[in-house]
Amino acid sequence: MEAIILRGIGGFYYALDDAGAVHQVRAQRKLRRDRGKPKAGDRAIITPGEGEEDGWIHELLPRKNELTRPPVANIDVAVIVAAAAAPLPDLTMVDRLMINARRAGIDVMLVISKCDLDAGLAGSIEAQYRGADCSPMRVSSRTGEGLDELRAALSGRVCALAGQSGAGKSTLINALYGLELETGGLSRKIDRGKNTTRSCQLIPVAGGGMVLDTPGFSLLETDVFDPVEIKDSYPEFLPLEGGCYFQPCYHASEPRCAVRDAVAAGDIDPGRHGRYAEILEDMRQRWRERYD
Ligand SMILES: Nc1nc2c(ncn2[C@@H]2O[C@H](COP(=O)(O)OP(=O)(O)OP(=O)(O)O)[C@@H](O)[C@H]2O)c(=O)[nH]1
Ligand SMILES: [Mg+2]
Ligand SMILES: [Zn+2]
Repeated sequence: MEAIILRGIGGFYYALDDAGAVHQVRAQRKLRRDRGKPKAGDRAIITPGEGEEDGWIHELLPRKNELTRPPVANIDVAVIVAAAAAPLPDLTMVDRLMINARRAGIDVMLVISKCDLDAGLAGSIEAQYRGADCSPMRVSSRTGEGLDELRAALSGRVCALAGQSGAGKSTLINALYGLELETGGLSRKIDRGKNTTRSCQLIPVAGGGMVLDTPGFSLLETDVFDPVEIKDSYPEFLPLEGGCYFQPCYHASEPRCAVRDAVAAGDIDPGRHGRYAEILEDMRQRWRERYD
């Protein structure tokens, strides 16, 4: 029968069939060898176990899309969560997550969480993503600000929440859908998340959509690809493409660059462009070293 993988833990997977039953199944070795590990969101052909016996995943159906970090498949929108408070948001990580999702053909949405703590910071983060086609939304799981709007925006879609550990992803899912996922505090010494969520978990929600809670990161790299392609994942650069003196232009340090002009004119956020230049430099190095 066909089923959707909700979650994998310790070699077991939990698969939801079309009748609404959840089966504990394992992945056959041949499947893992040929297709890699099943991911939350995968559709699969399974045989449920009988009695004490394990059920099996026989086949993974073709994926509409997938991400490596976090490892999820068949999602409609990557909801990137960044806190307007501790842990101080790592916007380079946000940008990298956006690049990975866009390259996978997945819509991107930016959710600025914990707005009850620092409204000023929330506004400044939002401003940096002007033109970046990520419909920034400000929310607070504590006060309820923005939750109705966010729930409406996610309704009926398969949404993966991703971001830094401690950004408030699990707390937000609980607040949106009245759930009780495990949440954690922040580590006091270093003001970092505690990696509370350990595995990806797909949860069907009222209204026909599904939400995916994923483990947060403390560090994230982009996949390695030709650095000239990075700019394609910056929607705010696209209308300016072709306006640069050099072709192709990396929009980094070239003279007479339409993107750099837009930064100077205040039309593109300098922080967002500065992080782009950093990500580009890092990718150039990794691209050069890719055969070492
Ligand atoms: N003030 C405030 N605190 C929040 C809010 N949302 C979450 N927190 C706190 O932030 C901490 C981390 O929340 P989690 O939901 O566990 O964060 P997470 O992103 O799921 O973290 P990982 O599972 O490690 O990736 C907890 O102490 C929450 O109480 C919010 O809207 N306002
Ligand atoms: Mg969590
Ligand atoms: Zn340029």
